[in-house]
Order: sequence, then structure tokens, then C-alpha cells
Amino acid sequence: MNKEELKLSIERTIKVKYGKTLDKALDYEIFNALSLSLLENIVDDWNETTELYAKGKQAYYFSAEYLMGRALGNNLISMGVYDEVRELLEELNININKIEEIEEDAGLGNGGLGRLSACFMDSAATMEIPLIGYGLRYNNGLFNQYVEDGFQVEDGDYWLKYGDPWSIRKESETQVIHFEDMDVKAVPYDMPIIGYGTRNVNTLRLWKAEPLKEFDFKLFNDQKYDEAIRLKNRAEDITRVLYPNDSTEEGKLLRLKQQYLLVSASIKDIIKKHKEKFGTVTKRLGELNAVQLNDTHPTLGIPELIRILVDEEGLTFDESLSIAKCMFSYTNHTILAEALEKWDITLIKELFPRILEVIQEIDKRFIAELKAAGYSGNAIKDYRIIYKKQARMANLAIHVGSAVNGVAKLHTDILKETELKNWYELYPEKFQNKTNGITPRRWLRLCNPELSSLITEVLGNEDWVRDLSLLKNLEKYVNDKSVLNKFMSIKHKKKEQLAEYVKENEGVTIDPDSLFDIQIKRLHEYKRQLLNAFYILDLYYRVKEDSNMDIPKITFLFGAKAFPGYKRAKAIVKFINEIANLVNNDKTINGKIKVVFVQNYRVSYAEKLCPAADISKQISTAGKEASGTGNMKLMLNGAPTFGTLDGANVEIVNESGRENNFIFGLEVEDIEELGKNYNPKDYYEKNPSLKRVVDALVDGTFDDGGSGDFEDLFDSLLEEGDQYYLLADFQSFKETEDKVFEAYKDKEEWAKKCFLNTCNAGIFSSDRTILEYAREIWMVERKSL
Ligand code: 26Q
Repeated sequence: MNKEELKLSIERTIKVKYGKTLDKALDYEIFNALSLSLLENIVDDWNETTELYAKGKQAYYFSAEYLMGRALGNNLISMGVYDEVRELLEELNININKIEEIEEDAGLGNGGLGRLSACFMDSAATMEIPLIGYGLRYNNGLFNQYVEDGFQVEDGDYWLKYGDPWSIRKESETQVIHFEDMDVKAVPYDMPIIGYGTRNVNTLRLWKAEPLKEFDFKLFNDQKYDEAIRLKNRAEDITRVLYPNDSTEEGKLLRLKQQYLLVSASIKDIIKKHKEKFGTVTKRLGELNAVQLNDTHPTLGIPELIRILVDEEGLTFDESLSIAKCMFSYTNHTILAEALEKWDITLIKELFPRILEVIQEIDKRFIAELKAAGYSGNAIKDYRIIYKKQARMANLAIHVGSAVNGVAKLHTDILKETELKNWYELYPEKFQNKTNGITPRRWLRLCNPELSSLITEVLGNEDWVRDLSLLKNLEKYVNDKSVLNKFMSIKHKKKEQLAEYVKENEGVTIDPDSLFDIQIKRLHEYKRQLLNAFYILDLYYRVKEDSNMDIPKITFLFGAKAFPGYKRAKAIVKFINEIANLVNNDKTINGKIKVVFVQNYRVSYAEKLCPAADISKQISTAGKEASGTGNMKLMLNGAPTFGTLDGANVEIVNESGRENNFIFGLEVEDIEELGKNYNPKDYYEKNPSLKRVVDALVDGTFDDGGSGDFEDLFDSLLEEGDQYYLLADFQSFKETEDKVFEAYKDKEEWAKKCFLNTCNAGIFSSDRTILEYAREIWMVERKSL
């Protein structure tokens, strides 16, 4: 790209879009103009990639969530023009960081599952895999979070307020979606996914619901003004807002409509393209297209495909079902059986009666097969797709899908041995593991340019950005003082940058010379932020009692959103903030401990936190976290894991060595053994330091604003059996923290631990994961422009 041309393009865009000259443009106007000018440069490659992929077998990722974060910085890196553009802006007296910071995060996801889809998009483009993402273009993404008086306060997220320069509305590729009570348009907005180090540009296609008729003039003429507006709104409501995963009954109907709109529009899009090529639908449909269901949310795609093939394309039910069996595969992201999605059949019938008939037909045939194979009624009932007037989406996905995968080795083993044991016995050949990954572009190259430069300098080139396994070649420098010193001074620099940002955004001063202990993830009881909080409070009490206590200066950082209806999660936010308030304002501890709960944790905040961590806190109850991906981001940026043997932590520790991490607590087998005999009161009574911090919930130490929330937390532990084993793991947690403090004293040994974590993170690249999906599930080949 030519600098001068880019400059002219920016100026032109500012002129026609905002009616002014560049020197008068506001930051967001520059952001939009720059983005559009960059887009101009990739559109030809984008179209070429689309055509190239259409020639062979393609894969589709069906996901209700894409937690994309910001686009600009990432796209500049992928296009290989970041430095060039920074210089150009500098010449124009514009600071690139300010322009990057003006961009709103595209927060179209709740957490791990949504961010995984975003990483997969990036990896597929970079690995030149013919993968198209299908999703929904919510007007409002995940809510914004503020902390007021220690409580979480939510605010709507209108991410489109400055426009959306990276999307192209493809009006002409609109699909009409039929619901029993109305028809609506699904209009695609395409986002380019720019591969790194390749000309390939993949597509993320997000559907927006709109009324068939923008405005009903007849109603208007009849003076039914409200009615005219109401119809428009009713259509647009479908993609108005992303559902948080705690959503209660009220919103259910709309959520189901969302899911159907997503899959119906996407399946129609796939069939349309197939017919453009072959004239009619042939058996080859299943051979040329592979659909990955990201959890059960898009599972209605299965009956929707069959409905269209049977009712509109004239295939038989058998033919259609066998095409579906060939096309779909399903990824499971949750361990808890009770969390698997079920829909009341009355609801399905109300919205799309024909879809219910198709599901019933699949169920009927399946039962006949099981009977013929000699299964008894009792065994059959667990396999039923429709049972007790509910459609079980996971059963539908597993029965029809050609593959089922878990997202980390431990998770897949648990699925096979416990949660989905019966299915594994029935279809052992379908089960696979695909350990999650993260994209090295965003989670190292973009968020940590300083460490990236060092790696490039030591390895001699930038190949590692596309092949993260090359980081292993750094390992031989583990005793090289000069490399280690540079590595650790980069860590320090990232801590300084974070401290500055935290000061600005949270108003709290933190010391970059202190140990940064970071726990960032959704707020959930099983992730045990409360256990971390108890530990911090205990540490504070001990420091207060003994001002000479030998610990390093330490800063605990939390980032987490609690879902609006999840009372206990919100109580934990308040509890952490109460502790922060107590600890940060106590002059007598000389600032030895600081606690910060950062507001509005999101992708762009994670990019600042991950590179600055000295310790990565991953402390879920063993067996509960399917994989985790934040753990990989912190590891890649050189932080040892302080965690349980859960999810991908097991593989992290295997890769980087147990001696370079801090593993504590009960393991899956221990918990199985303890099982019903677990009595949290034993631990509470016998451990005075534990008792002291748990009692702080109810003894007036802290104020929950009269809500009774802290008493409820107390009850969850001592009256309701502490189902996440906080009390059982407290002592081990504490002893392991002591090991951290001990290890942290030896700066050189510490640096080695951090360094070895980076060296061994290569396997956790989502490039590796996406290639496994491509080869072992989708059977699609790399295709390069
Ligand atoms: C369900 C019904 C109604 C509304 C929302 C939902 C819903 C939405 C999102 C249910 C679940 C989710 C998200 C789940 C999730 O993020 N799971 C995480 O997936 C990661 C990627 O595989 C794993 O690393 C995490 O361990 C897992 O918790």
C-alpha cells in the first residue's frame, strides 16, 4: 500500500462522509475514514478468496456469538501495515493509539465461547482454510459494566454508535425468514477476516433482522401510526440484543427466534450457492459443505435443512437426513448436563410447527433403530430427542452430527466417561477432542508488540506469528541472561502501561514493582473468584497482625462481568470491592497489598491485562471448566499459572512443566471420592483463618447495602454444602501462594518460569486447533490465493 494514496483516500473519505477537511476531523471520523480506506485495499482479495473457496468443499461455523473486540489494530497487523500507518498518522499529527482507542469493542458474545469463534475466524483466514462464519448482528452486544458503591451496574452497549466501517451490507443477498406469526428479512452484513501473511480474506457473515416492509403506508394512511411502527420494531427486536447466558423464562421466545433466524438464513444461503453452481440440490450438498455447530445454540439448523430439502427441493426424508448427517458436527462447551439446552415443544410449535414435525420424525426413526438394535425402554429414554415435552438440542446434535468434540483433553474424557457416557457407548467413533486455542495475532503480536519484537529478534524472523510452535526454539535461551533481562524488562514495561491505564480508568494507583496477580473471566461460582477473595482477606489480616511478614508487594486484579440476573455472582463483585476498599485504604499496611476490580472487562481490556500478569489465576473447581482460554493468553505472555488441574490447565502444565506453575487443590478424582461425604463445616471449624474470612461475610465486617447478599453467600457455603469446594481448597490455595512468594524472591529463577511459559505456549495457537478441525472433522483443504 502506498502511503500517499492512503493519505489521499483518508482525506477524500472525510470530505464526502463528514463534509470537512482532515485537520478538523474528530477521532472517530478519522477512525472511520482510515478503516474505509484500508477496506478499499482488501476488497479485491476478499472477492477473489470467496470465489476461490466456492470452487471446492467449504466449512461453515454456526455460532450465536462472536466476541470480536476491536478491528482496526488487528487488521493493520494482518495487513502488515501497522508501522507504516502509524508513521503516516504521525506525519499528520495524529496519534494512532487515540484512534485505536476510540473504536468500540464488537462485544457480540458472553465470554469464552464467543471469543473462541473470533479466534477461529482469524486462524482460518491465516491458515487459508475455506471457512465462513455465520452469526447474528446484534444491535446491542454484551452490556457495559460500571461499579457504583461496590455494586455492579449495567448499561446498554450500543457498539454501532460511530458506525461500523468494517461491515458491508449485502442487501441483494437478503433472505426471507418465515415464522408462524410473521415473515422478516435477514440482511447479511459481511466482515472481512484478513489473514496474516497471506492474501486470503475470509468472511464473517452476520444477519440482521428487518421488517419486510420498512414502513406500512396503508396503516399510516389509516392513521394507525403506532401499529406501523410496532410491526417494524417486532421484526428488528429479533436481533436487537445478545442474550446473557442466565436469561430467564421471559426472554425465551425471542431467543428461540434468534436461533432460528440465524440457522434458517444461513442454510438458505448455503443452498442458494449450491444451486447457483449445480442447478438443483444434489447429494453433493453434504459432500461439499460442512457445518460446525458452536454448542447447541444453532442446532435448529439440522431440522431446518431437512425441512427445506423435503418441502422445497423434493428430496425424500431419508435422503435429506443422510445429507444432514454428513454435513453437521457439534462442539460441546459445557460439562454440566443440566446446562444443556432444552426447548418446550409448545414453543417450537408456536413459532415453526413444521420444524417440530421434522424433529419428531428424526426422533421416531432413531427410536426404531435403537429398538431394532435391542435397546430397552429405559436405555432408550436417555437418548430421546423429544422427552417430557421438551426437545433436547444436544441429543439432536449428537445423533445427527457426524462428530462430537470436547474442547480440552480432560473435558473430552469427562464427556466420554460421565456426562455423555451413554452416547459414547452408542457412537464411540463420533467422539473427538479439539483442545481450544487463541490467535497469536491478537494475543501476542497486537497486544504485546514489545515481546513480539524480542521474539522476532531472537528467532531471526517473524515466522512464529503464523507458526507458534516455533516459540519452542526460544527455549535454548533460558539461561541467556541478556534475553531473560530483556524479557523481564518488557514485562515491567507492560505493567507500567497497565498501571497507567488503571489509574485513568479506575482511579486507583498501583505499583508496577509489585507482583501482579490477575484473575480475568466471567463471574461464576464455579470459577471461584470468591476463593481468591477469601485468600486476599486472610493475607490482609495476617499482614496487619505482623507488619514484618515476608511477602512481596502484591496487586490483585480482577476483571469479570456478572450476568444481570445472577444474584450470587453480583454479590461476589460487591464482596471483592468491599475488600478492595478496606485493603486499599488501610495506611497501616504500607500499600503492601492492593486490590482492583477493573470495570467493564472486555476484549480490549484483556489486551492490556494479559501482557502485564505475573501470575495467571485459573482456580475453577476441578472438572467444571471445560477448557478456559484466558489461561492460554496469560501463559503466552509469560505468566505462570496458579491453578487447579482443570480444563486446559492440565495441558498447560504438561507443556511448560509443573515446576514452572503453581498447582493446588482437589483433582477430579479427589472430588469424586469426597463426593457426598464432603462437609464444608469440618474445614470451617478446624481452620481459624478460614473461619475468620468466611465469617466476615456475616459478622458486620462488610456492608452489602442491606441486601442480604453476603448472608446468602455464607449460606451457599455452610448451609448448601459448598458445591464448588471452596472451603476444601482454601488451605492448599494458601500454601501454594506461599510457594509463589518464595519463588518470586529469586528473580532469575522466576524469570525462567515466565520465559518457559511463553516458549511452551505454541500448541495453544488456534491455528493448530483450526487445522485439526479442518483435517479431522470438516475434511477441507487449504487454499491460497
Ligand atoms: C444459553 C441459553 C440461553 C442464553 C444463553 C445461553 C448461553 C450463552 C453462552 C450458554 C452458554 C454460553 C457460553 C458458554 C461458554 O462461554 N463456555 C466456555 O467455552 C469456552 C470455549 O470453549 C471454554 O474455554 C470455557 O471453559 C467454557 O466455559
